[in-house]
Amino acid sequence: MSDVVTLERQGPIAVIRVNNPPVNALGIAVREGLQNSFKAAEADAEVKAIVLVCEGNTFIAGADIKEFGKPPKSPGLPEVVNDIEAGSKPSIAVIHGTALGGGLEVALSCHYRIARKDAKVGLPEVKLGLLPGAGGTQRLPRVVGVEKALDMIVSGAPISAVEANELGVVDELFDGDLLAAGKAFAEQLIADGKGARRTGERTDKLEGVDNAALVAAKRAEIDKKMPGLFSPQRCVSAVEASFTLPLADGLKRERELFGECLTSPQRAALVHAFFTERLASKVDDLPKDTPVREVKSAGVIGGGTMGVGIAMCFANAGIPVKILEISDEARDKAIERARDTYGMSVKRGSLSEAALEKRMALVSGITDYADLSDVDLVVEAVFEDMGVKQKVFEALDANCKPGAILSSNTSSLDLNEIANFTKRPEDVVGLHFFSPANVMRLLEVVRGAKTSNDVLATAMAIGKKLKKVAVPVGVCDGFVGNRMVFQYGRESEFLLEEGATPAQVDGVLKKFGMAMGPFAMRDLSGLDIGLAIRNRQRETLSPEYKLPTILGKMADAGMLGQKTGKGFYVYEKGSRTPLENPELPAILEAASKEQGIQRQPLSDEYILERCMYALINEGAKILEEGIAQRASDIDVIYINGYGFPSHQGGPMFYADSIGLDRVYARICEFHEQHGAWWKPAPLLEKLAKEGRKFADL
Ligand code: 3H9
Repeated sequence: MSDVVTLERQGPIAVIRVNNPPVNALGIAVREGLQNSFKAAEADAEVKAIVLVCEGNTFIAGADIKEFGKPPKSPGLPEVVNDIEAGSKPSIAVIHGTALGGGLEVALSCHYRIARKDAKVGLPEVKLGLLPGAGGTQRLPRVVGVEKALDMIVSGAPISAVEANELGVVDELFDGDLLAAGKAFAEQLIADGKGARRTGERTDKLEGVDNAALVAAKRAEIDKKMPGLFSPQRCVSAVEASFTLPLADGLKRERELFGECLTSPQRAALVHAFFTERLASKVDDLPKDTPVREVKSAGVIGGGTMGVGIAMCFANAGIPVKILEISDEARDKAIERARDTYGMSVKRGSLSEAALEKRMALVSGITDYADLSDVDLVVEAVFEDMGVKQKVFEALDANCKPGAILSSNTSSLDLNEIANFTKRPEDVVGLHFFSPANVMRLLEVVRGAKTSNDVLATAMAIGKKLKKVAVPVGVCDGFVGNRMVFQYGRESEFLLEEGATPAQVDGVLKKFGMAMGPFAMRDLSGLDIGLAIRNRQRETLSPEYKLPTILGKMADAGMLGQKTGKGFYVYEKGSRTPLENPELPAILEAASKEQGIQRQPLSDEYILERCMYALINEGAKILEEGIAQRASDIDVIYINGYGFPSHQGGPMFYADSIGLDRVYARICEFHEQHGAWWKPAPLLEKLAKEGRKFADL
């Protein structure tokens, strides 16, 4: 019998334990161990009930995702769970931590389930481009009904043990020791003479409801909210089989649909996104035993939208935070802003009034740098001007205690220069939050030339504590994300000067899966922001690097985006719905004429290539310069900070999936047609010629 699953008889109870760190995933050894242990317990005449518990922090968190895409090994999970359900002795799954995916499917095949009160259960397969493939789509509807099962399976969102108990997914909640609770439940079953209770034999929850209408409604919702995603509609088809087919046929249908998802490119991209998000937190050259400084309190300089959002991240994580502003009025306004933002969450129902008060109790306002003398970490979030930053960092250096981490939220200025304003550049690091900071998951952790290892390690750890996806990056203009998005923004504007419309470009990129098109995005953030960066670059760029001129022309005409009601689109008062801007064509034509460009229709494919390949080429340069550690870190940054669709895996994964030889050839053509910006990255050229991928690096 395997080590990862053990069987022990304790009186009339067989205790089966899974011990497969870190999350008890259902790799082949666990599947074999479970199958053999349940068989042995079934064969032991002394055993009257079977308790399944897991070691470590969690119950089984699902199939072993690393096995996807590799040749399948027998026994498969469907076989294992069917055997468990078929057993004649009552079996009890004792859930703690998370019972996810295959983990919940194992639990659903047990005859009873009990859960620790703080546990969560769910079927998140859809987030990996899959569907529950070991009976989840057939058994969950039999327990909670089709409507709730569709919600859980299509969203992939877990539910709390308390809700699971209310829905009947778990029979009882407990606190404290797992095994003691499991054995007590089993002893009661034995005493009551209760035997096996098979979910697969139930039909009560499937009856008396118009399930076909529920399915039709869910399909329509998916078409609207997640067009282009492969697995959600298949999730629905699988659940549909639960009430249209007998169990055995439903399970067969689920297998077929699971197979289709397993081989889909979206599954590969989403699994890449899952693992690389975790990999990004690992800094290759940081020794494992690097000490981490304690961060029990924080300060934020600047109470604007960004500063307040950052302060809220600390409060959300239970860390007291002081916001420093220049006047009593500005300080009070910052506190009010935090309260208002939390208030919106209360209105939406995602935060309780009590939680708001608890968080606000952690946020205080100050106007004197001396009040920062006791904090462990400071984030500067003031205006992007080196002179202003200099004053802030000199004041921090003079007032903060030794060992305090001094960080800057700069999105483009030279962190090394900022660090040198202090006498302790080793304590300085960049913490580049994305707006709105209390919502966006990405955090670029900028490692300066002198940033010490323990400061970097602490910054990465604090990112995790703030529930961010922290990715280490090096110092350059725009770091990784903004440096790349500049290329993308510029190309999208050139496309307008060449003949496309904002609606066409946005439409192509939305179809690709981007959360927003570049022009809707520009209108949202304000054209003046992009223009200021453009103008700054214009001063330093050599003349061979041309820049589009439409932003300036639009700004001259008072079109600054949503804030002026007019930009690439027009917006009716109080509405964010983009409508065609009738004044734009004349501006575009003037810009084309000025640049000597003959406007012509552009294909959707061409538009996508110009935008995506601009990202990829810059990504390759960033990699070569060591600004990003690995290609997959760039993917993580794009997915979590720029609305890049996770089912495309990120720009570098996307490039690999097209083939670098093809990408390189196209970039060479663009270089010839459009000049200096398109000079192919030497790394891309090298990999393309060697027939390799970014993932091979
Ligand atoms: C499925 O079940 C299909 C079935 O329906 C049908 C089959 C036929 N496999 O996230 P963390 C690793 S699909 C392999 O940092 P946390 C992870 O890479 C699956 N490895 O911890 C990391 O490794 P490392 C459905 C896994 O405490 C380490 O564990 N299930 C798996 O923040 C710690 O992970 C899911 O989709 C796995 N399944 O969160 C659940 N899961 O240390 C996916 C984790 O080397 N997992 N690892 O970087 C999660 O959502 C979170 O990991 C969990 C813990 C909430 C469990």
